Amino acid sequence: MADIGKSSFVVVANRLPVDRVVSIDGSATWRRSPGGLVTALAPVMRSVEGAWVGWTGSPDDAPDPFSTDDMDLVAVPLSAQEVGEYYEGFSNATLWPLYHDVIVAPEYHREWWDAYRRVNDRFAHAVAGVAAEEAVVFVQDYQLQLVPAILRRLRPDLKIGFFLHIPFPPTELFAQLPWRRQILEGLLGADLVGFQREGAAENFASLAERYTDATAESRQVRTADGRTVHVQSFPISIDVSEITDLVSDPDVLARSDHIREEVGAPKHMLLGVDRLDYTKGIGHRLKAFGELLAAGDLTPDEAVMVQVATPSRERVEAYQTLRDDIELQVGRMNGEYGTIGQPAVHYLHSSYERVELVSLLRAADVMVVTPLRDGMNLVAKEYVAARTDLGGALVLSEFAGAADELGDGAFLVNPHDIDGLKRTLLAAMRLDAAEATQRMKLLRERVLSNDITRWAESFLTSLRAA
Ligand code: ADQ
Repeated sequence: MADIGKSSFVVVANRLPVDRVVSIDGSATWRRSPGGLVTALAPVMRSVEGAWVGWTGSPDDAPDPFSTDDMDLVAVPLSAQEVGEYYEGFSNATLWPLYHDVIVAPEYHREWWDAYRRVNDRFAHAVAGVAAEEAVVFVQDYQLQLVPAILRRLRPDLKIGFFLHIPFPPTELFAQLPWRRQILEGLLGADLVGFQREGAAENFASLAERYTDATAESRQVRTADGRTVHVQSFPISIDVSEITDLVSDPDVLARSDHIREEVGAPKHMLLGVDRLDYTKGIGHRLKAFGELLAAGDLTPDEAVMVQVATPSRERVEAYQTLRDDIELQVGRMNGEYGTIGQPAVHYLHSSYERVELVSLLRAADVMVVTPLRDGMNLVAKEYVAARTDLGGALVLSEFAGAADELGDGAFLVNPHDIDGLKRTLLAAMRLDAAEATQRMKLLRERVLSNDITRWAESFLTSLRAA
């Protein structure tokens, strides 16, 4: 067991930023999982001996605290039943659909709520145990919305920040939640509550005023016990340099060319990369593409769609139904419009190494990002970062947080409007080279000027000042 001391900076998230790797001889080690958040916070972690509190991803797994990559890692155990009720249940079948416009009906079960409360309490106690006097604590996302208030009761000396990675819904939707007051009060335990978009920050401030004893004045909420909670938007971003480095590697560019050949060297390669989630609008984009093929506006040798659908939340029923629906749709399209050796849609239900993912991004002429609701959407920004050649075009849903920053250079669409989506896909494919370059320049200015490091600095600076 590593001797871990108290930390003056603690990150708390549902998952630890590591995956267990078991080698052939059965011995286990930990490997840092890919992800912008851990990359952005790593320098802070290193400079102050930070700690990260989270779940390992396996039920009933409770390794002793350990250190890796200059971080102390503190595992919070979850039983198999808690994984079902707190994680798959309340987090992903109640809060996730409620916060994403009720695309799928949220389920309200009292036993899920009980598990959510119990697990949030456990996370807060774990943080209280490792945080040094007056430490800064950074709480992540919708699985842990009760942690700020529990932690404040346990440790009033701490500076507590919370960031929500997903949308925060308007009153009309949030009001459904039987535990709406408790969630709002949980978040109000923080000194700073951050959101992806301005609209989410506004929703939170007005809901806090409506359903708790707090009063809101622009971006400051005064709680009944006289504290001030700052509410602000901090649009998250990506590790631009990671992608820039990858695309400067000739092997990546060669792989990218090879991918285009493998899909039949079409005039236009359209690409979607999403977790297989009902919020991502995968069916809508396939429908639009299918109708273009059906009407003869496009032929399969002229345009090919590659859809990467990352396996996700496979034990949650709505995700199983979605997978069946999408795979049926892809099968029908290929049956109808494909020929031997030339399917209309290349569908890949798999996770990829970063280098392969970036090669795919670089190969695509049109990146199609059409979520029905999305906190930010990092894939849109990753595509822009990969296009150091100023090529390609981005079709982007106005319901993705990224639309606030990328609206000028992208082709914005309402994914529910299938005719509009069809017109936009054609416009993006038929864009002349000069305008394409101009648009990509604009997009790159936006992405390069706000990368993940800047995001983290900006949040932590506001938190220290709060
Ligand atoms: P997600 O819903 O997971 O994130 P997104 O922002 O697009 O959505 O991030 C997905 C990440 O996974 C990207 O970095 C992407 O490259 C990677 N990825 C996707 N498919 C992959 C595959 N097959 N193999 C390997 N990697 C893959 C949530 C919110 C978003 C918000 C982020 C960050 O839903 O709205 O932008 O958190 O706050």
